[in-house]
Amino acid sequence: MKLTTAGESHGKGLFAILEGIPAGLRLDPGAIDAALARRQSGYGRGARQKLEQDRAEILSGVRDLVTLGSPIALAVWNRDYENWKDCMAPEGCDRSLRRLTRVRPGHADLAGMQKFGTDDARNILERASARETAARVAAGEVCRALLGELGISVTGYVRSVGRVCDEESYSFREIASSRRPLLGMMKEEKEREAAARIEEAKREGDTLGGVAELRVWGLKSGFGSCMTYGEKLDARIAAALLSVQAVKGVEVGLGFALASAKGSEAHDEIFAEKGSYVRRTNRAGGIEGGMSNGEELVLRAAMKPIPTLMKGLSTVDTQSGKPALAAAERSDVCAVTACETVLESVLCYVLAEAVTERLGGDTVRQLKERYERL
Ligand code: EPS
Repeated sequence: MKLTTAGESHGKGLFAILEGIPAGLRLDPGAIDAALARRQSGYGRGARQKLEQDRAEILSGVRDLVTLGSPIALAVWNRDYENWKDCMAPEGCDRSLRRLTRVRPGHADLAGMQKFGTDDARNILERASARETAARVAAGEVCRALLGELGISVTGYVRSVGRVCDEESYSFREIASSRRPLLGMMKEEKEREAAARIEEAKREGDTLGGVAELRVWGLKSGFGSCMTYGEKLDARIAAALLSVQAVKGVEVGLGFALASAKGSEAHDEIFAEKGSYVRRTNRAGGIEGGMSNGEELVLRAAMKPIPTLMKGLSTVDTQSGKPALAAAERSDVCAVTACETVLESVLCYVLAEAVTERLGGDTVRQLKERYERL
């Protein structure tokens, strides 16, 4: 499988081309749009989300809502483009407008300007913006539909916002059915506390990050491989999750906590029960030796606070060379809820890729038969 995205945050739109989805998969545009809406949601999102109402337009690879086996092209159009075409139109525009030179620490601005040889961070930030993830969600939801045919489900929740953390463990079913609407956390009181912290950060012109936990149910054993490092499922998942804007850390299973546990507290002992192997714990998070072991996948990703702070961090204006406060027009105070949705979609893509790579199949029916035979 292959996924390419294109598009700038204030350009005409965000686009995805997804190759390798077998023929015969029925798509539900409503489900794709619901995920796009969830990507825009969450207490603490900025003004841009009031402007946009993201929807995916399917441009190719699908006929009468069923995939053809050809590349699937998806578009999420930017409403805001109308307000930006004077400085963004590919056909010609005024590049002296909306220049950004008070580069934001933590954003791609400065490193990107130096790398791509430009004196305007606009050329960099338009692509580096997390708005790109709208395209990845649209494509990821196609992958989710494919996984659904095999009985594989992906869910997740927001475990922490800033220092407000929910330490409890939840089952897949609990997460899938009782995630709260405000922030995607599991407990109302935690959401209230987190919302208060977001309000506080907003008043201070600051931003907050957090942690999302993801789960996968129904993935059989043997996906990924111990034979070459590039095929290791945990490595591929970690790379994909880290590719989501602002994600700085990934844990598989107990993750960092395993480093301080004894071996006897760290591994999942194996028992024989009714002719099959069972575990009574899942500290490995469903992956051993780079392969799925048939247990639920348990993953966590840490998102840093968004680097556009309304109060502005100390920086240098690259035009004057003088000290300045970093640029800020509008920003999200907290986008962890959106990030959680994006992470789910990205995970769906990696899993669909691992499944189709191992089992092949020109049609969904073939793929399903092969998966069932495992
Ligand atoms: C985003 C849209 C952007 C930001 C955010 C992600 O809107 P605008 O820049 O027009 O206000 O809200 O982008 C960033 C966090 C970033 O660092 O660039 C979206 O739709 O997700």
